[in-house]
Amino acid sequence: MRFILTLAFCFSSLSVAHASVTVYNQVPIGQATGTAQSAAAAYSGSAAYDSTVLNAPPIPNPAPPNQFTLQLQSSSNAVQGLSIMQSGSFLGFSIETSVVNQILGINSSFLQVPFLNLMANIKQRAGSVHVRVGGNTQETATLVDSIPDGKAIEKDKGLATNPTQTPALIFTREILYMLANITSLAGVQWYLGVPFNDTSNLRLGIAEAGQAILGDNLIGLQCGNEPDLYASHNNRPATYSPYDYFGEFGVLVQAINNNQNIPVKNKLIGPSVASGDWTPEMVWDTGFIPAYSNSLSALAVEHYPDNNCGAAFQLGAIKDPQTQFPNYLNHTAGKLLIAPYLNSTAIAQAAGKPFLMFETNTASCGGFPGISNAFGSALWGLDYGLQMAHSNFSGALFHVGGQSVYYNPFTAPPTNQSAFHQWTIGPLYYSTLVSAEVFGPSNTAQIIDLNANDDNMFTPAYALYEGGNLARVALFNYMTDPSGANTYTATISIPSGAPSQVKVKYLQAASVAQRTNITWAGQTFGGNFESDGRLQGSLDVQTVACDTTANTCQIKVPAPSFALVFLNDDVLSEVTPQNPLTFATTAVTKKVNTATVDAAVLATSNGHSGLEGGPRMGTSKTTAASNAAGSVGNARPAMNALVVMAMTLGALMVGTQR
Ligand SMILES: *[C@@H]1O[C@H](CO)[C@@H](O)[C@H](O)[C@H]1NC(C)=O
Ligand SMILES: *[C@@H]1O[C@H](CO)[C@@H](O)[C@H](O)[C@H]1NC(C)=O
Ligand SMILES: *[C@@H]1O[C@H](CO)[C@@H](O)[C@H](O)[C@H]1NC(C)=O
Ligand SMILES: *[C@@H]1O[C@H](CO)[C@@H](O)[C@H](O)[C@H]1NC(C)=O
Ligand SMILES: *[C@@H]1O[C@H](CO)[C@@H](O)[C@H](O)[C@H]1NC(C)=O
Ligand SMILES: *[C@@H]1O[C@H](CO)[C@@H](O)[C@H](O)[C@H]1NC(C)=O
Ligand SMILES: *[C@@H]1O[C@H](CO)[C@@H](O)[C@H](O)[C@H]1NC(C)=O
Ligand SMILES: CC(=O)N[C@H]1CO[C@H](CO)[C@@H](O)[C@@H]1O
Repeated sequence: MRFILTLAFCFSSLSVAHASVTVYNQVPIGQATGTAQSAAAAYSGSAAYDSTVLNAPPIPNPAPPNQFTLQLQSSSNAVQGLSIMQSGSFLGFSIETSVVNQILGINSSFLQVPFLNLMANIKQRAGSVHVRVGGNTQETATLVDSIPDGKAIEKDKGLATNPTQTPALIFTREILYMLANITSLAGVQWYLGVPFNDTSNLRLGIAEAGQAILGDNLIGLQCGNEPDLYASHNNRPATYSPYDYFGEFGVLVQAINNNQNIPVKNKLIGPSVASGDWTPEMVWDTGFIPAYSNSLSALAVEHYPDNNCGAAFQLGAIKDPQTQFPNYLNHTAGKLLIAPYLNSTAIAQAAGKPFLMFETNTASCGGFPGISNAFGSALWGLDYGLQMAHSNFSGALFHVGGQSVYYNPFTAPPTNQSAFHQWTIGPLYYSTLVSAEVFGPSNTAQIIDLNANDDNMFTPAYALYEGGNLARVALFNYMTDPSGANTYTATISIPSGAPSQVKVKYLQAASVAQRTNITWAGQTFGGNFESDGRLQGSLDVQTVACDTTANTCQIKVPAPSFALVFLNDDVLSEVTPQNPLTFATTAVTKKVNTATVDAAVLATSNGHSGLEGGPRMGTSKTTAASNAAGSVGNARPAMNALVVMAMTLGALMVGTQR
């Protein structure tokens, strides 16, 4: 985003010998030295665990009608304005390159178990999960053959002394093997970025090794991250224009076309403008799409609806979260956010290219306390996602930063606490999980915004068709009213014939301001430091009897909540795993977040079966418990892994924040 490269990153001294954490933080230029450093990663003081609870906005006056009818056709043939076909992986994640070793694992044999679980949850519902590893740090990152200390990724020490520059990263193929192994366990498909800081010195190693190691699971290579901000970030001359980007993109296309080690030529993604200094149209007007059509796998933009740079970095006015909160709690939020892209989604569709929101979240510069980490954001993110799908985007990625942001879909514990703390799951992970169920695994889902309740902004609804048939109905209630007076009843009317009953899952919390205990169909990832990535609690799916004479089904939607109505049991069961695929954490120390995954097992593994509790995994609770009691086995490597992980992460953490 706009402000990122105006920041200096600073690193406190390391104390790896005792595996203690590295406190890292970011401060504006000019304050990069001396006392301005604050302990961003200090225990629960970090933004990621902020306990601010705002007040839910009052009920609007007049309150929306609490009864309304949704007249639906059972076949898509009769419906005008349905979206293009969407997949369950529509919502995914964008992970800054510099934090992969906090979130994904250290190398191909040390993976973060909670991350595997979080991805497997989505894969089991959607068929696949899309994750981008990239961001500003991709622009200067370089693939190297090896790093002397044996690490897989590291800040380039040569450049680290320059305080005005984002530290350049070097990484080895081991990072790509790690991604490949995550794919084989949890079905993740990856977007990567080709460094674009200097097109006279292209470094295509990531494309070469990426295709060789990830094969078809490398689904896109982003070329240029927010090029419209290059000039204002002093990465290009002040005159840098869409035509200059067009020219540089051409240099890269030529180099890839001439490179025999990059066999698949058409995986590129651009222009990824932040709509800061250029509109997408300014790029289309250069002839970008026809010129590079043979190389492009998708077109993309990146956008955040707001920023919290004032409070985070003294860059601009400080915004009061309580005042901002209502901006995230109605249906016009998502619509306004994507209005500037409707022309582009149509242009992309005409060109036969998917159009992606490659990086987004509640607000740049870390999000807002009490908003980005509250239930209201789960509703906002889901509605925004469904609105993008309705408007013919083909996917969107929620950004994941480090400890010093409020908006993470998931946060690994600070390094020195990974032995006794687990992960913290944020509202946007719930949005993503639920969206996987909204679209399902068929890749035939089509969605339409129903303009429900006379298009009332507090009670939006969508219908979903799968294989041409009405499959699901999605209902939102943005209000908070424990009295029940603003619970609404939506009457789903299907003149051609209603089923005798429907099933309903609810995404719920007591208030839009609630931070923890969000539940999806009765299950939760708990509060701060409470999750190993698996849903806890028993599944609660409601059955609602319909009126087969009137052909109506009446669905109650409490304030606040989201309800997903399944019109038949097939569309329910395809997104309701009977045996959730999980990777249990080892019990070596109390709650260890590190798996030991033997490369040999992975190399021969066909998907997930046979791995769980397998002899080399060291992840089953019983096995690990007996190991912990003294027998030789997996406990020792896992314990070493933990120590090493703490040391490695301490040394490697690179401050990253949007
Ligand atoms: C972890 O490190 C932070 C920052 O140095 C420190 O404030 C905190 O007390 C440490 N926590 C533990 C449990 O060691
Ligand atoms: C992964 O990291 C661990 C801990 O640093 C190390 O013991 C192991 O050799 C590494 N594996 C590979 C394949 O580099
Ligand atoms: C681009 O990044 C590489 C790797 O960090 C660096 O060596 C090079 O100097 C950079 N080029 C420019 C023009 O900044
Ligand atoms: C859509 O974009 C094209 C290409 O830039 C432009 O010519 C056209 O005027 C735009 N249409 C609208 C409605 O903005
Ligand atoms: C609805 O959200 C929009 C966009 O964020 C905001 O501008 C508007 O004030 C909100 N409306 C109400 C009534 O809260
Ligand atoms: C999405 O694309 C479909 C198919 O071309 C079209 O009918 C529909 O109007 C589009 N929706 C929007 C919001 O542009
Ligand atoms: C979360 O749920 C637990 C168990 O039901 C309860 O004890 C706790 O008070 C709840 N916390 C919040 C913030 O609702
Ligand atoms: C399935 C898979 O990709 N396994 C790989 C895990 O990583 C090691 C490298 O450390 C590879 O050898 C395996 O092929």
